[in-house]
Amino acid sequence: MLGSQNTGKTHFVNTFIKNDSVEYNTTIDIEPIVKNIKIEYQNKQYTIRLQIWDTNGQERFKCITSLYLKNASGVCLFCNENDQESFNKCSDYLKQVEEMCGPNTTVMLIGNQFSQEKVVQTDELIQFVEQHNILYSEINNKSTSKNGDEILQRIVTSILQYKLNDVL
Ligand SMILES: Nc1nc2c(ncn2[C@@H]2O[C@H](COP(=O)(O)OP(=O)(O)OP(=O)(O)O)[C@@H](O)[C@H]2O)c(=O)[nH]1
Ligand SMILES: [Mg+2]
Repeated sequence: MLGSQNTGKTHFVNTFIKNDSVEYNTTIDIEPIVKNIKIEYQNKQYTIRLQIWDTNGQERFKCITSLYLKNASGVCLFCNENDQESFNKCSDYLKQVEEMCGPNTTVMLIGNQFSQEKVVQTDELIQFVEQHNILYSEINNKSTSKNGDEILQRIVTSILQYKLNDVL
């Protein structure tokens, strides 16, 4: 989980992955969260054990965050669609991903909307994901519980594709 502060990384992890709604404070202690997910790919069933790291978006922790990216198979890059700055920073985060992860790392831009006032335009988002050839999904208060599973399934399917191609 990567992205600026207050983009909803911990909220996402708590609601979908931990099924827990604890108080949100800025993330300081980073511990891995383990989740098994079942996935069907090319008519075969797989159980994938995900190790998820919910990083901190504060600038002063950038170097530490970068270490968590090392060898990551997938990255959820969060932006807050109500905050232009959080989107502007996504290019830098992608550079960090390129430096720290392998070329076959799946990246999904997750546009979070906390309120109706969307300031990051959809065109901008689409252009960004096409230019960088990454996945895209949008979440908001209402859809958080609806498409969290779908987000994980899409990312894990893409990771699985890369891994199986490597093996074959
Ligand atoms: N209304 C609303 N508020 C949200 C949502 N997701 C997060 N928040 C609020 O936004 C603030 C930041 O959310 P976090 O999930 O802690 O953000 P983060 O990206 O983990 O931030 P850092 O850990 O500091 O990098 C908190 O006060 C949350 O309550 C959402 O979907 N809707
Ligand atoms: Mg957090």
